[in-house]
Amino acid sequence: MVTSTAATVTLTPVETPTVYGASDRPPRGDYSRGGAVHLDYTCPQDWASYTAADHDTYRRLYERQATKLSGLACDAFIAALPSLGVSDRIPRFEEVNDRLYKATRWEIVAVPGLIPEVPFFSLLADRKFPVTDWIRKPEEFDYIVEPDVFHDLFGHVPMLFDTAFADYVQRYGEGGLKAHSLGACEKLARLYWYSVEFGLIRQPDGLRAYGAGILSSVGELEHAVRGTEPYRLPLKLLRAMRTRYKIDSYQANYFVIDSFTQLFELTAPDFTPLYRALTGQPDIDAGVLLPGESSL
Ligand code: HBI
Ligand code: FE
Repeated sequence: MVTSTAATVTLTPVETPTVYGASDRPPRGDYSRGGAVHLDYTCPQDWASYTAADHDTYRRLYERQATKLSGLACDAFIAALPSLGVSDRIPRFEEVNDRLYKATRWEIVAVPGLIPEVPFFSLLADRKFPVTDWIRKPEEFDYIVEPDVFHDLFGHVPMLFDTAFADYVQRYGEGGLKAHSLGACEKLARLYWYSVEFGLIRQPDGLRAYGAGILSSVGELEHAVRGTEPYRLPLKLLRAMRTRYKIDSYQANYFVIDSFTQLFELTAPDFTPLYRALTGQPDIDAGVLLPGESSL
């Protein structure tokens, strides 16, 4: 079980970035593509290169996951999922963009895989969501550590149709560029992890998932929303930014919000004083409750 470490992912172009939580294995994607990868790490979605097996993997992943959402995925996700368009093959990103841009002025851009922090934050700040354009192999059907097109497209993109959430992600990107200048990326990466990737929301009819890592995982949906093992705490910035996470197992704790507006408003203040406060406080291992804390 790997806890979050600042791993370096060596990429062909030049930069050897720190991508928190990435495994130490070399990245899967082809970051050269014969020069087709731009300086911001975006590249054309090489849709013609998908094989029948690739499309079939996407179709089977989508079919299996879509049947699991009721009572577990949040309303905003379920309402927006049809906006991805076709589900029997990997969608063309420009077709998704036709609908996404009209909804929240976001667009998705293809990338060869995990990209360095600064390009990542810059794209988010520009309302561009990086979507890995390759898909897992059939033998990786049940689990893959690195995000592939199913994780990014199915897991992340429907949530970008929600205005408040979409504004939060853009503000997160702007905050990330500032965190980079302050050397606070690892702390801020935890906020991303415990919201955009593994966040839970309390709806009137109960807890639901809005994090892409949960929504794109067949097993973690049940574990995160209904499981008795994980702790669930109200999302508080300092607590989340002190909490380590695991990259290749179900989460041992989750953080819960009451609304996407609340999430957006959390990021209103300048985080600099928070980073200063964090320097004096030790990290907290995942799955640990502090004295006085109780799981929701
Ligand atoms: N790159 N393509 C891609 N997708 C991510 O989710 C991603 C990334 N690079 C960095 C990263 N996430 C996290 O370390 C951020 O919290 C910075
Ligand atoms: Fe993700």
